[in-house]
Amino acid sequence: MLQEINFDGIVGPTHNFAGLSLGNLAATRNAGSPAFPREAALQGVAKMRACLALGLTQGVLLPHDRPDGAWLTSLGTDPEAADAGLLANALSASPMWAANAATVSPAPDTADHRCHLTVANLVTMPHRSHEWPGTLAQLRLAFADPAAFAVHGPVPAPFGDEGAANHMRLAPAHDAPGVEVFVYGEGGGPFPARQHREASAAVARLHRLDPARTILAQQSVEAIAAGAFHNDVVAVANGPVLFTHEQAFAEPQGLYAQLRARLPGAEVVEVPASAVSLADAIGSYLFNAQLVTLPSDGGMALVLPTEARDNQRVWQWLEGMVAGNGPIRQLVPVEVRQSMANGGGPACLRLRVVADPATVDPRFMVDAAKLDAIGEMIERHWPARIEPGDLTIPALWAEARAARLALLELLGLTELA
Ligand code: SUG
Repeated sequence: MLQEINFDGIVGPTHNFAGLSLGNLAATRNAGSPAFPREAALQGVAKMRACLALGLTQGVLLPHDRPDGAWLTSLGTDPEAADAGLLANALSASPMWAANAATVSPAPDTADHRCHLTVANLVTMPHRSHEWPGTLAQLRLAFADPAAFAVHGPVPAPFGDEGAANHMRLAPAHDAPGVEVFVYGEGGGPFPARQHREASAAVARLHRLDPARTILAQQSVEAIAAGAFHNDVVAVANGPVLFTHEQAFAEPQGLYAQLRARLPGAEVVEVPASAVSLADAIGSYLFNAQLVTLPSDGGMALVLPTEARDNQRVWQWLEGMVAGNGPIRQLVPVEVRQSMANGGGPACLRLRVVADPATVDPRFMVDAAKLDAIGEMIERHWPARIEPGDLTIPALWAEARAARLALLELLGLTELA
């Protein structure tokens, strides 16, 4: 049976704050701070436990080999010789943000009735531009069943593609045909627009989507300038519901009208700027939430960062919303502060795939017992603390490699080593 599976990126052992993402205000603010990889990874595991407790289906994606020696070789250097800047780019644990791993079009939307996945090229940021080969290797294993899945390589540069973080799907139900919304940015502002229109259009074509049920929508210039480097920082969709900030899109009314025309029953929950400013939205990440349908009663819950609860204006608005008659009925705060400090909330940490779990390689699926084992392994092997100066120490690279290998062995995925 088709259902939504959330694949969370396990936070890798080199998690650190190198300030690599221009336009990502949290990452810039925390550049140079000490990082706590073990705590970060355990926070991610606890978030997955919370989702399992809601009755949701959970999978994982794995950290990549760091430092990325193949990437440094292609640049004519290696970890020992690379300058500190390049080395930080080669060491990033950024694959944890699985929402940027790929764009996913579920089978009911595609012409050949297979679920299509296109790995994101992430070309805008150097530290993310070398993720795709490691991600593609995992996607080809996890979604190897050719009757159920089509896995595509990256859209070529220079067309920047950041994956599901700029893609939303609205549908009456997960297993019914839906409308797919591709959100792109236009350059010219103070920060880069990471998702290019050409890349979005290419992915829609590669996935063989019905043009009548495909929408290309522009991100608002103000949102990018305020720090919404991905659209999923200011909007999230689930089922027939779009939960969005008033200033997320360049032409919001046009988008809502298109949605309603193509999906009767579409419901827009718009948060006005007068109640929650863009700055509050980006500071609290209330939209970087997992908007999920609960199997128990079909109602919707918002799995959101505790930072949203810490902001009084935001929390007040949310409490008013769930007390009302709208589709979102429950707030589930989760603590992912280490990821948040690099600009990655609960929604950044997961890739949604609508599929029959029986068609997915079981090594990528988790239950509570497997999460316990992963948690114990993280306790044993992940570094407790990384200071910026530690990044050049070869012993840290060896520790990170050994930690990742222990995880691959635990999951029976050593072919990824
Ligand atoms: O690409 N942060 C990530 C955060 C990604 C969030 N994902 C979504 N919104 N879906 C980024 O900016 C910071 C790494 C550093 O600076 O060390 C970083 O890459």
